[in-house]
Amino acid sequence: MKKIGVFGVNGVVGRLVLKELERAEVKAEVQHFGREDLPTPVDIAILCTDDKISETLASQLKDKAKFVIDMSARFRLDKDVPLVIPEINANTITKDSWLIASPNCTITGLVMALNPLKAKYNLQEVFMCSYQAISGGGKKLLEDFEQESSLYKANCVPQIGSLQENGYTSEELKCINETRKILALPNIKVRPHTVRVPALVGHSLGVSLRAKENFDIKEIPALIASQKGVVCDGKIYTPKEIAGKDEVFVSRIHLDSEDKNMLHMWITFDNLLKGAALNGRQIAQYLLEKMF
Ligand code: 2RA
Repeated sequence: MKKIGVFGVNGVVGRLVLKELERAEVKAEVQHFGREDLPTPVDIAILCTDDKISETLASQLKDKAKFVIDMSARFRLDKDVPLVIPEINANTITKDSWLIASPNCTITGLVMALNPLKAKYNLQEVFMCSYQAISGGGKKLLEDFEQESSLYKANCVPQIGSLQENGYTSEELKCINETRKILALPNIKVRPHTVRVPALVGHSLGVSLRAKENFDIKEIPALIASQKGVVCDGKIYTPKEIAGKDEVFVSRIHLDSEDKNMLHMWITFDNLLKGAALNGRQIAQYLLEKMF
């Protein structure tokens, strides 16, 4: 039986990855590793750790893991590292891939909705404003949110990650670069604002999309719904009601009133599931099924 080692099991995502492996009855022996544990040999290592610890673990695991799935941002943009959402680009994993990165939770929902449109339309530009749940900030932010004095109580905070010299936040740069890499659209213009809101679970995105051609609005909902893992059924979804669900929910789809090559939509999804633990577990399942 293959061995999966999960690292960082005391964090929000690490705990959920363990649950996901159990829920999916993944056929492997699962081992847990805390922050300080030295890795022992495994077939697949799943790193639910921050950038710095992932970097250390990746070097320690060089000869000790056949594959490494990293949930942190550390390696996502490295040229030889596939950045994978299995429903979209599992084909970027080869037998020679060693480290596979799972994307930032915020853009998971975006690319799941855009992927089926990409097949038919020449996508040029995407404006997005995120409404990101507290749980996206991990255990520390969840604990902070318990305090009455928390900045995040009954508030919206337009800074996620660190502020960069050019005025963007690190989260916004991830939205730009990871969207381009996953969709294999290096020139698509991504124009993000990222905002933390007092929802506990469920990231949401207000998205406006521009293509070269006019959109045929009659076909768009069915086209988006054809993406495996996406629900687009005409209902309006809010993060509270989709928390705990696997799918990405797309609603409020409409054409721009002036420009027929512009489309608006609302996307919401569980940031801890499809945005993190579920996606990591799906990558592990893909590796087990196709790469051994
Ligand atoms: C957040 N997307 O929500 C980031 C990292 N999980 O804070």
